[in-house]
Amino acid sequence: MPNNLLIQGPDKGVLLLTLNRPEALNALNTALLGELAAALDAAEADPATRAVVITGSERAFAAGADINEMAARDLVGILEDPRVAHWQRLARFPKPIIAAINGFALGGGCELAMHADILIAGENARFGQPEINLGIMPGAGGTQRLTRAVGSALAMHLALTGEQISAQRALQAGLISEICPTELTVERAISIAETIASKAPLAVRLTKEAIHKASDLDLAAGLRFERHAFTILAGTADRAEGLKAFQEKRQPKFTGC
Ligand code: DAK
Repeated sequence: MPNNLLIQGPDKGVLLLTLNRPEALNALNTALLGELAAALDAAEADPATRAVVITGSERAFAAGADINEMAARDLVGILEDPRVAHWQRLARFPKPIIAAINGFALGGGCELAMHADILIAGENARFGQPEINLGIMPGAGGTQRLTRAVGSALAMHLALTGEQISAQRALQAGLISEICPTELTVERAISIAETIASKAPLAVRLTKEAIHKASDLDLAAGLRFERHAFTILAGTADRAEGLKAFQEKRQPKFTGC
């Protein structure tokens, strides 16, 4: 079994996935994306996994798609690209994903980060969509997710110039939610994931889905989805437990039912 992805856990409800192609700055080749998709398949089915942290190395989260692999693909190869299914797997993963980003998050690496629900970055993180330098353009959501996250002015700037921005600028622009000392990024992401893992899983799942709907739907449809999701939770044992625990001044014991 190739080792492009290190899998640790789940521990306290958190699965840690570490991209492991240091020789290529974690460039996302088909094998690595396939391993990531398989790990997410297993994580979705495993009730012991409540949240997932994805990280890379201190030097690079991921420097994009593997350019050598891409160079070998012609038009038909791109039409039949198996990576598309792997990216779709990531996009439909129902449990929270936290990206712990140090170093380069470029091209597909920035797009991978943007598939996460919470993005935490080290002080040394660099974000960009440099595909334009290669005569191509973002292909895994960069034009859409980046625009939704930071607005069209900065998205245009990054995707049309290929320039990179710092973690500080990414925080200011709303691309990430927090900056940490580089050596503490993974620890902090795990701590956030553990907090989420301690909550009622169905409420977590529906909250994630509802927030995603805010990008996909108009306000009225989004509010309808929220109302329906809120109503569904009224039938759960965890809701009854959460409310009762508050009244009894104790910590709730959620079971996922
Ligand atoms: N692919 C393959 N190898 C890479 C790589 C990449 N993206 N990035 C770096 N490497 C390799 C380098 O070739 C070098 O290998 P050796 O020469 O040592 O064998 C090693 O990693 C270290 O890199 P450098 O020597 O270049 O390190 P530096 O610190 O000098 O520079 C850098 C770091 C990140 C600035 C530089 O490596 C760089 O500019 N890398 C390329 C960044 C880039 O252009 N990324 C965008 C790639 S295009 C799609 C889905 C996704 C995509 C497209 C379609 N579909 C589903 C349809 C995404 C496209 C992209 O991401």
